[in-house]
Amino acid sequence: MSGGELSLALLREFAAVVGDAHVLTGEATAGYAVDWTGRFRGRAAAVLRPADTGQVAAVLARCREAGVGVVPQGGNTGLVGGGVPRHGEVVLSLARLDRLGPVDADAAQVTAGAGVSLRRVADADPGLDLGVLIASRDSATVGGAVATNAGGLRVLRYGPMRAQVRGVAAVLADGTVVSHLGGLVKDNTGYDYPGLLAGSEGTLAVVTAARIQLVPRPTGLVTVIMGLGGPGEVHELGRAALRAVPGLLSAEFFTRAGLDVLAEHAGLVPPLRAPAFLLLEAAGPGADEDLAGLAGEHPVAVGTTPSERARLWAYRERHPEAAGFLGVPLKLDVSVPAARWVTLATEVGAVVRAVDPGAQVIIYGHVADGNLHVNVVPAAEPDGRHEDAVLGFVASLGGSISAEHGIGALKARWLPLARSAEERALFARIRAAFDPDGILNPHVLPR
Ligand code: 2HG
Ligand code: ZN
Repeated sequence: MSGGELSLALLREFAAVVGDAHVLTGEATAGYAVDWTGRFRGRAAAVLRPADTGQVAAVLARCREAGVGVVPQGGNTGLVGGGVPRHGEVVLSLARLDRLGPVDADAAQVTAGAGVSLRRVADADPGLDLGVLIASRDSATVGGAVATNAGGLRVLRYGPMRAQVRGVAAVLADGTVVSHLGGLVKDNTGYDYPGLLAGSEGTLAVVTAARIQLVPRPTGLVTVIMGLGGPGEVHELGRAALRAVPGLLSAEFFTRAGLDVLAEHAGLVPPLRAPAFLLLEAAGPGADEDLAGLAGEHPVAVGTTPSERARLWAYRERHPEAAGFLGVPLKLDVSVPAARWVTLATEVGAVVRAVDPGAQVIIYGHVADGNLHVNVVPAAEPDGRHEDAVLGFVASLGGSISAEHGIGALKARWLPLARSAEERALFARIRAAFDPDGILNPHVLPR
């Protein structure tokens, strides 16, 4: 399996499948070869932009014969380098597979091409919504969200992307098309390969469409931000919300450190002054009283109209940008058992500074899922010491080194912290069964 220069003959064969205009080389590939944080850069041997599943199949079959590595790419919003051609692979952009089918009102389902944005799926029907809500929803696409099992802001209520998937169409590395898009809720007819492709990070097959279960669109939404003393109070109130607020959709955490950066560089005016913040959102009858009861005497900002709620959400949703104002961030995405979350949130800054005293650390995340985003802007050489420190600490707390972003290229080295030798051997056997020649995302996840 190779990356690098492609012969003119091969480029012509690709063009015969996807059309001249959809084989990009040279300068035209630049935007496909870097992630949005700027941490992962590579070079694409070519970017291929097929229009449908058949073209994906033809291109993959040819890549396999030629021994060319392929990096599937959706909206390129990933944070672990999983969609970047770091070793001169061909980028297979699924952007043109953007057909959104009609909503099946009986089943509350829709079939969406890999290149459809999550925003379009969410807006497909006024009475329905997509259960997965992520800040990058305008650019992030169905194929990428399935392949990475995207999580986001409503996992506590609806689960991650895998939980919304009722079926997929996908192309195997040799060009075989497998498709199971009937959308049956009950269907025990063998292996759940759509579930396996969810979170496979483009290493097993290329997802070209998904059958998605929609959820009733939540109504009567109320959003609050509470100012709290620190992670201990955030955790306590987050847990209380899970028990006492039946309509709870989100429980999000951020700190003054991140907010101060957003105030300085993005002009956001802080809603409250406090060391730590808990954003809660709930829907349905009684949501406002439930949240008010929970807030008690704590300072609180409340939003009920779409514009008020959007203003409050910006404080949390813009956090992924915050570290980028300070430098090129290292984005670590971890989770720990609920009982260890306070230890993680309280101590992780010191853990980073022990190996890089000048590093800047911004933490935020999804409290109810035990998920913390640790954004590090290194001062010292980013030679793996930050990952060693944070991921080692997380493993010592019984946690996961990737809660929702995946392993990608960023964390491949550290997978043994989270998965045993036996588990990794099983992963390798599954991968070899799907892609014996190893052409799909060859440098993502260890083989
Ligand atoms: C979020 O929760 C995303 O905002 C991005 O998962 C986190 O940029 C990050 O580290
Ligand atoms: Zn997140």
